Amino acid sequence: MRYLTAGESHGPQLTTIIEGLPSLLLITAEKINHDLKRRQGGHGRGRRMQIETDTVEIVSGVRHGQTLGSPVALVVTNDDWKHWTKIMGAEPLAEDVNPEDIKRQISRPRPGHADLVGGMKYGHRDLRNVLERSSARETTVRVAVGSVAKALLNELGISIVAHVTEIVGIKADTSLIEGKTADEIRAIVEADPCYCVDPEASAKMVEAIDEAKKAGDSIGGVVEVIVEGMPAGIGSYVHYDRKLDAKLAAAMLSINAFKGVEFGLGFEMARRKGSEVHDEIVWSEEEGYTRATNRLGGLEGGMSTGMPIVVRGVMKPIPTLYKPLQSVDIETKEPFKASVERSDSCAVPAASVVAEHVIAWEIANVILEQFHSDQLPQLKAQIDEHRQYTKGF
Ligand code: EPS
Repeated sequence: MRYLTAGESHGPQLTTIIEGLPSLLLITAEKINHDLKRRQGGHGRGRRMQIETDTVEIVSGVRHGQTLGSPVALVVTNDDWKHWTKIMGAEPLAEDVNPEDIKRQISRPRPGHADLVGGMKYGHRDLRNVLERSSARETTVRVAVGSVAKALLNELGISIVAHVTEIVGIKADTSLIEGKTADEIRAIVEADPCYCVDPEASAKMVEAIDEAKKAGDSIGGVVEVIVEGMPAGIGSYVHYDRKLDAKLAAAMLSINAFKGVEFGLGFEMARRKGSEVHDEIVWSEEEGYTRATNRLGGLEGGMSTGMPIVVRGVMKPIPTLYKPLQSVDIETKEPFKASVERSDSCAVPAASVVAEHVIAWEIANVILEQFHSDQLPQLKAQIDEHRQYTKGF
């Protein structure tokens, strides 16, 4: 499978085309909209999210709720567009309009954003041409794509859930979800303002976000994605670009503002001996091969082990700050203090939703690479057969 997205943050719409989905998969706008709504939420979001009500329109590839096997095109309109038609219109400027009179041009790059280097790269002196696309607004349609991937995974008995494990040093007690299924975790997460499984930590996170907002600052954190019901042997050890952990890491780092990724024990592995890191192999009639622990996060040798995949990503604090940082005006080369009109003070909860969806896409994609997949019933039968085979191996 593959997909592309198009769209600017204040343009008319965000668009995506997904190619390679099997036929006969049930997809509804209602399900996708539920995930889009979760992405818009989470404590710490700014005023833009009050303007937008993200809803998807399925404009091709689906008939009467089922995929046809043809490309699936999804559209989410930007409600803010109506305020930006003169600034962001696609048509050439009328002859009597002086380009310098266009409002909201940007010559002052925000530190930590794509503004300055993106302007250099594409030759834009109005840095709005960069930020409109580098904006995390684009993650809207990536969630829509991932929501479709989740519908596919659900048919294959694979569930996926994300939660926030840390914000500005406040850590959730993740032992609270030991033994819980992905669905049970989801129910807790969806009821929490920070999408966190630990209510005590969540209350502190809310306070920290409110403080950051008051101070004109921003804060980051860590999100965790859990993939349950994974068949063993997905991915490969034979070549660098077929390793599942490498693909998942790339997906995580493709999210705006994500700077690091870890699996299972993650960086803690540097502090432990081998005997305290690797997971012992056990077998039972009922479950086949499992591991006594899951410290490697469900991956060995670039392949799924069949244990839950556990992957975490770290998000830096959003660089659009109310609190001014030092920068340089590219027209005058004069130093100035950058400041902005509106921003999220913390988008970690929202980003956990994005993480869930980009990981879902990657898992669905690697499964479709490995199994024949024109029609969903055929794919399901193959996965069932593969599960039986690995169990008795
Ligand atoms: C963003 C800046 C803000 C955020 C935006 C990401 O938008 P605006 O410039 O319109 O105030 O709200 O996030 C979204 C629009 C979204 O849908 O998540 C940025 O510069 O990355």
